[in-house]
Amino acid sequence: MSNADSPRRRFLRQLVAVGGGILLGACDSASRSPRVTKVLETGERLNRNVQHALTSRTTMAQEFTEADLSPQFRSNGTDYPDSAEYRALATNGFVDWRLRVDGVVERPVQLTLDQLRAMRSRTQITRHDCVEGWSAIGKWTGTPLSEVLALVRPRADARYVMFYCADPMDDSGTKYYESIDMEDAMHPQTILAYALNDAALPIPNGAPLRLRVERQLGYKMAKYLMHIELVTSFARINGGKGGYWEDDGYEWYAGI
Ligand SMILES: Nc1nc2c(c(=O)[nH]1)N[C@H]1C(S)=C(S)[C@@H](COP(=O)(O)O)O[C@H]1N2
Ligand SMILES: [Mo]
Repeated sequence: MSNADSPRRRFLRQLVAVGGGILLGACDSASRSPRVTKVLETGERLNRNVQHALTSRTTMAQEFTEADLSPQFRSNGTDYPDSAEYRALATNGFVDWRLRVDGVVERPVQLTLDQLRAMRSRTQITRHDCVEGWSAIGKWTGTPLSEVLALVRPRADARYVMFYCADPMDDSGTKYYESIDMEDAMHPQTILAYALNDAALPIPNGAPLRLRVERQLGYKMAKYLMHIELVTSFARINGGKGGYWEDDGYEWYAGI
């Protein structure tokens, strides 16, 4: 069912590699020079246009079998959020954790982990590609984001879904955050995962809940989710680029 190896996909990947190649080796700080940022912005326009021209956004990411699972799914970035609030939640097995879902919606909600687990679930075995150059195949189970959106009923002017995380990234206290558009939010493989390889999501991989947005790079897959907000624009949120690494020059649409 995958067309991952069609000449069209290969061509696309080569083009994306040209646009995104400068990112290799980053993802854990480093690239803050204005010149690098400029190049990345140009690359992003190219990347997003090429991506749209050559692939349908509704295409499914390739799914694998149990035999393909990586022996271990490594952790990257934060492996334990450095905050008293998170430590308290983790110590209690996340029973006090709530996912707030609000913004431009008709019915804001707060969901417990049990409530999310009681909703329709989806399991998928997919390959995670980090911009630093490593990949891993894991089996993810979670609630389709479309189910949660059906619950809150986004207003017609909602354009993006923001994901706010528990982990402070620097001394200023800025926490990791990410965003996707409604098209990706409604994609069947976009899930809020609470399990990895048939076990509760481990803390290094984002417990109690993390985003899986297959067909984009690893940094889009926000871990340690606390709050989801539907917005009409992210121009006024933090650096205005829609994500922690995006504010640092990474492309917002990180298609694979
Ligand atoms: N909250 C949060 N989410 C995050 C990160 C992070 O540091 N904090 N790192 C990102 C990056 S760069 C990658 S590659 C993946 C790593 O997921 P893993 O730790 O399960 O391997 O999470 C992404 N989501
Ligand atoms: Mo990454």
